[in-house]
Amino acid sequence: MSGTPPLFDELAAKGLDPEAIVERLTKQEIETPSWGYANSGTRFGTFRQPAAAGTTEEKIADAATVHKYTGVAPSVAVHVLWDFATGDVDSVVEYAQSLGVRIGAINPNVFQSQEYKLGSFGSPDASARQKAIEHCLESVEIGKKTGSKYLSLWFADGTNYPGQDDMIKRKGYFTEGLQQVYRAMPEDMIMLVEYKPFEPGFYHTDIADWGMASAFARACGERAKVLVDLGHHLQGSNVAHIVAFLLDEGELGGFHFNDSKYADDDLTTGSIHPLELFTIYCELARAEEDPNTDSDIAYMVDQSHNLKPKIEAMIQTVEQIQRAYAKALCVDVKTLRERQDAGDVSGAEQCYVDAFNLDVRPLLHAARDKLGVPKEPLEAYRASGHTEKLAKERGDREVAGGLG
Ligand code: PSV
Ligand code: MN
Repeated sequence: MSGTPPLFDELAAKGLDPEAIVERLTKQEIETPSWGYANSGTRFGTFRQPAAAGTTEEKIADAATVHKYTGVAPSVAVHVLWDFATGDVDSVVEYAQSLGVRIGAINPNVFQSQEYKLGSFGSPDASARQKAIEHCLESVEIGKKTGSKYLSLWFADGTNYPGQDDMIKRKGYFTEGLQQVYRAMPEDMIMLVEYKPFEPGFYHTDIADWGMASAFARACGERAKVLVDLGHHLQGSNVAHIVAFLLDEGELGGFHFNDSKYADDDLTTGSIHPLELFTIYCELARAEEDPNTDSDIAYMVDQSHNLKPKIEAMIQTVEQIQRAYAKALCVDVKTLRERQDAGDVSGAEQCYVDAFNLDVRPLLHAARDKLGVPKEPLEAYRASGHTEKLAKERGDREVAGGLG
């Protein structure tokens, strides 16, 4: 039996256009990370899963499976050292194409070599700095070959002890290094600068927060922007406020979605703080509706699951993100603004509460019908037996493809 779902009528009664919401839900693309399909673990060890991907091709195949079930994950972020170890970029690109996905953000890796003990771009050792810059320049070249729009930079640089190094000197090194890499980028490439306030044991990181990432990005030019990884904030930070501020400055370049209870926990997006994810999406949805705001943003996932089956966890993540977006699109913005302007605190808050509490499945189902994918991707995937099939084919191998 067909007919309009009651939710559509409810939204229409508020002056919202449910069909337009469905259309927007079909348009949002979410990039999944190659390292999210490989074995990973904690700082102390890797926990193997028989179905985990062991090669770049397998990681891409798993990303393609997520796209097949969700219809909105057509690209896969790669980590240069973990995915292009053989240097054969063209065959990876072709393989991705053959499976209906493409290579997304290029992530250089300047945090695993012995030379980077005291840092990479910020190291007091000129040869370490040089090695890191050269690796990023090579990554730009790889990005040209893969047709990637984003060069996504994260640095595990910092000091462990007060007085260990000159923080301002390091700031200067970072500025010079980033500028050099920026100058090498083609006109259509965007540099994303990720921040993180800590690594275990650190006294300071060289790009500790969004303000520092923003200052470095501005020192490079307009095609350098800030990347917000949801797990890279100190507890209690208001990430929605950070997102709103960066959007208004035209400096928000992308996300690394995940969730955390304590630190960089790599938990499923929306599993711990669904309300926060919703409020972040409220800012994003409003930015999309504002012709004066640049809302060309890279929506990427950065999660390595140790406990959940990896493809399953990634599909669940995509669903969580879509759910938050759908709810944000259901906010009665006109009433919200009137109440905000009138200082009606509970009334304004209620606009958020009403949207957050909606069961938005009818909108998601309609979007998935349009995309030609299962209405409930996670359910369909779990019923398919694909993980079990992969486990038999791949077996229990000692291969890790990313950090835990
Ligand atoms: C670092 O914690 C990070 O968030 C960076 O984005 C890395 O590229 C990624 O995780 C690696 O797992
Ligand atoms: Mn990240």
